[in-house]
Amino acid sequence: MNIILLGPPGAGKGTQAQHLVETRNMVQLSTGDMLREAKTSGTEMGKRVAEVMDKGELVTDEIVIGLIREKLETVEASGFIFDGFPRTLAQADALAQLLEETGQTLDKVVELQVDDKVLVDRIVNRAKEAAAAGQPVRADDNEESLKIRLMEYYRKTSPLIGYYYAKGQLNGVDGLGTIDAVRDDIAKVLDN
Ligand code: B4P
Repeated sequence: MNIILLGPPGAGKGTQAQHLVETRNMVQLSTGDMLREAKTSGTEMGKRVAEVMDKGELVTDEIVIGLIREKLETVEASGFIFDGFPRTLAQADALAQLLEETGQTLDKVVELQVDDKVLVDRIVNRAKEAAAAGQPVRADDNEESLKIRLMEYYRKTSPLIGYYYAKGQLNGVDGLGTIDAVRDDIAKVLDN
């Protein structure tokens, strides 16, 4: 089964993807993680990615689609979780094409629904906890970048809700509950 986890920044896509990896033998493809790895690579591409990402903007479709293409062509899995990808209509079209080329299908799209106030609280909290524990704080986990991340989401990513609804693949899940409650609701969608 191949699924997409869709939702605004801090909705819990990464958190829930981790759980699915542990319990369902699926492979997580997080473009956020791939881009953070690229940032630390010291390459020209990594430097360009860092500049865009730290401000809270979306990295170009070309770079992100290239990263996903490489994974789909090289990683064997019984199921992929697309975590944070696609984030634009161009990325959604590219994913459909890539899946077709590799003989796969998209089975479900899970949209985690969380309101802005909670998103801001979660991300500010994550930054505070990391700082208190002496761990690195994500460069985009601050209120200024978060404002831009939310704007980018509403402008470029939220049209995907209608896109997947029209294809009959969209499943909304209330992302406001506890991590365990959201987990149970996602399981219901996947097992239905
Ligand atoms: P991502 O890494 O995808 O990060 P995110 O959207 O901010 O977070 P996510 O929804 O995964 O939240 P998480 O589980 O961590 O993207 C970062 C950046 O990368 C983007 O801004 C962009 O620049 C770039 N990028 C990535 N993909 C791209 C693409 N396809 N195209 C272009 N650019 C791209 O949860 C957040 C916090 O909430 C955590 O602390 C967690 O513990 C907590 N939490 C989660 N669920 C909770 C719950 N139910 N209750 C309470 N707390 C909860």
